[in-house]
Amino acid sequence: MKQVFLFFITMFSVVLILSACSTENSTNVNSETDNNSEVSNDNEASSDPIVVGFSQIGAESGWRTAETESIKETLENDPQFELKFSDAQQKQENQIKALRSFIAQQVDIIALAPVVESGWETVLTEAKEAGIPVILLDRRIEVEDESLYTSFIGSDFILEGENAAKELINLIGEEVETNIVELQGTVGASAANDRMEGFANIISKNEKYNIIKSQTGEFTRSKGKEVMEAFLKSDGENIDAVYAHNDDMALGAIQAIEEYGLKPGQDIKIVSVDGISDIFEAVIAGKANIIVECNPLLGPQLAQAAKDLMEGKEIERWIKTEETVFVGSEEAEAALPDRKY
Ligand code: GYE
Repeated sequence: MKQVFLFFITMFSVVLILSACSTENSTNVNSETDNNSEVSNDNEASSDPIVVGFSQIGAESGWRTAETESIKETLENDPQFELKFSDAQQKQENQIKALRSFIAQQVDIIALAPVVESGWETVLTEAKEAGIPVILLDRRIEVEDESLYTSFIGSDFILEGENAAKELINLIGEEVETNIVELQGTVGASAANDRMEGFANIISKNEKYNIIKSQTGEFTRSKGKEVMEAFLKSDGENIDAVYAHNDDMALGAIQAIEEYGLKPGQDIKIVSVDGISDIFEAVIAGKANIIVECNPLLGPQLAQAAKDLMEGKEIERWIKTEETVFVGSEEAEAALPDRKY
């Protein structure tokens, strides 16, 4: 009897001990899981922002100011990002310095609006070796090794030039002898080279149309005015149209034409690229004729591309922006209330 009793006591203790162990085990597992989920929650809450170093060209035009604002507004208001902004004041050497500083700070992504097309190999190789992807914004570069940048976000400048020429010929008439003066953008910039090429593609096919002068106005109002004054001095009444690679130079040219005593938009037709609100006002006032839109609001596209890259997704090589053309005061007036830059 005593033996049977001892057996049961022993069995009972064994069961107790075992169940205590298993409870302990399961508690351990649970607490580990809890800890893990706490760790990952912590990570999410304080997860490091994506650090973007943006090297901007400067503030030469209304377009560029709008682009800077779009990028600052988008990235600074999104807690997923930290923006490091650098203004190069039109100098490539300043952009190269900015890129080196971004590399030293180990940013996650470099966004570069390259002032000119050439001369980027060395610094972009340094970025590549540091494992930092480079996204080009608004202007292109020329490099042999295409892997030196991940993606280009921006417009088709050749198409813009072609559209400017087509609309000008439409406006004036195919058969009308037309002398054009061209105000080019920054020398060596893809936005200038390609807008020149696209325009020439179409104009060269029409014998009645001639580009009689072409010079840089550096994408600014003051230089656009200065160069237009020189064109008027040499060719005055012979000039039928101005093709400006951006609105700011067109606005400078409008002033020069008025001071010269001619009527911009009538005596001399004006076509320009960008679509800032000041040129819409000029078209509505009859002082300019054709606006080829080029969208500077690239902040949201940059943010999306940066997030995708950080998640390891493939992004498109060319992220294109949607654009249109406005001809004449009626179209400009209808569009102006919705313009965002
Ligand atoms: O058209 C001009 C600016 O690179 C697309 O640069 C940009 C051009 C824009 O300053 O106004």
